[in-house]
Amino acid sequence: MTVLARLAAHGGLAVLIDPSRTSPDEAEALAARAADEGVAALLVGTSYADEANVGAVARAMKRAAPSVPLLEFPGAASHLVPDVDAVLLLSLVSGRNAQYLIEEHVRAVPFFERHPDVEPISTAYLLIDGGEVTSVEAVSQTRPLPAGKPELVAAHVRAAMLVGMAATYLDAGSGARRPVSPVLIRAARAATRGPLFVGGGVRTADAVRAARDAGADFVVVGTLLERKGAPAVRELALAARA
Ligand code: 1GP
Repeated sequence: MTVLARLAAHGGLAVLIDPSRTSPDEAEALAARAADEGVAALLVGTSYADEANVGAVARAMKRAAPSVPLLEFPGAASHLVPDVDAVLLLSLVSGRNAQYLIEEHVRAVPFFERHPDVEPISTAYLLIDGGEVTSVEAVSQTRPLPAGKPELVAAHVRAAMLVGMAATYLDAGSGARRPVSPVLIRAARAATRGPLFVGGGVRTADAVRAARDAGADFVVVGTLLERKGAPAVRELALAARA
């Protein structure tokens, strides 16, 4: 079974670990806890690189949670590592910067030729305004789509499906003030056929539940779990049950 088919069959909570802020030991402990407490997928990635650390963090996560799908969420082709089950091969379709629409993909070709076991999952990546300038916006030099225009989000997702993309990721950006709203998630859900990831600024179990109820397959949580006093992964994973 492909990773894409596994993701399509079973959604829930996805925990994102940022290797620029997390050591391999910390990543191993968090991935083990997440696996014990019901996480559906693990993501590893960052907008800026500590390229040297991505592989070590991915290996630590795989060691800790061998049966949970481990997906790379790469900021650039140079971040790709073979220690994951699949790569969310992101096309930043909310923007018009050719580097993130096709150039990084061309640069990724040698990696996928060297590592045929790593599954590429063509993913429409939409940055949504979350109330402040995020790292993705600054690094990609693209503007997010407005938070109040569900029809525009739906048109971007639909266009991505028409050109053959297999999954969708709506991102308000790491640490966003406002997560993606249920109205936008519903619009994207109606326009997409593959797994729908939603993340950025999700801080409570209620926000996880709201995103799932609106049609997200995976609710991605990163920053929250790096903080002291974060809710238990179990509480978030339960909220993400269908
Ligand atoms: C960012 O969607 C992810 O790209 C997760 O965001 O760090 O705010 O949880 P947070």
